[in-house]
Amino acid sequence: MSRSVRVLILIATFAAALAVSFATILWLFPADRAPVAQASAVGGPFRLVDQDGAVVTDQDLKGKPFLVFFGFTHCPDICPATLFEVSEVLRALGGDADKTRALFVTVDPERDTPEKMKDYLQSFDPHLRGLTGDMAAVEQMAKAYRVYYKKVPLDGEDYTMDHTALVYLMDKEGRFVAPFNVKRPPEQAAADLRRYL
Ligand SMILES: [Cu+2]
Repeated sequence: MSRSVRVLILIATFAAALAVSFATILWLFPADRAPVAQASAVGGPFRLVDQDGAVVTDQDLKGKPFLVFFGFTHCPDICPATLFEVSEVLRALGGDADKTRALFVTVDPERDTPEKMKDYLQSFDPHLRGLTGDMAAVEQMAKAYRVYYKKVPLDGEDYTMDHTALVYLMDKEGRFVAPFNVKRPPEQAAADLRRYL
């Protein structure tokens, strides 16, 4: 064998070994697969209406990161407290608040009409959008976001709702990032959110 052929074989062997180890690394540590799998677990298509009666779908949300929280306007404590905290984050964002979205999705569409949502949201940051719809449409979105909710009868005709009380952070593409901690100084939460603008 000539020297140049031996060199070529060596190079080919090295390249093959490199390809195998690279393939092994990709197989062991799929750079994209894990986050994508996680992303697909929370979020997905929906079609609801906001407090002004305008249709909102998942497609309309593309391009801006958003916070999303599920609850109901008759909620005595957790929802108003959380919406207050989210409002504080939006305030701390200043002008950047326009580059994000914040959604409050009702799990009680029977009582939470667009008019009721609009009235309720007067107490919070104007960037907040309230989403409602028919039972099936709300159920579809809650399911996509892995949100649990259940009607709990109270005395008489009254009822309350049990529900998941996590704020989710979704990125510009509508992919799930993580639960968003609003139990911290608003400036700190705002700085965290800014990273996804
Ligand atoms: Cu609540």
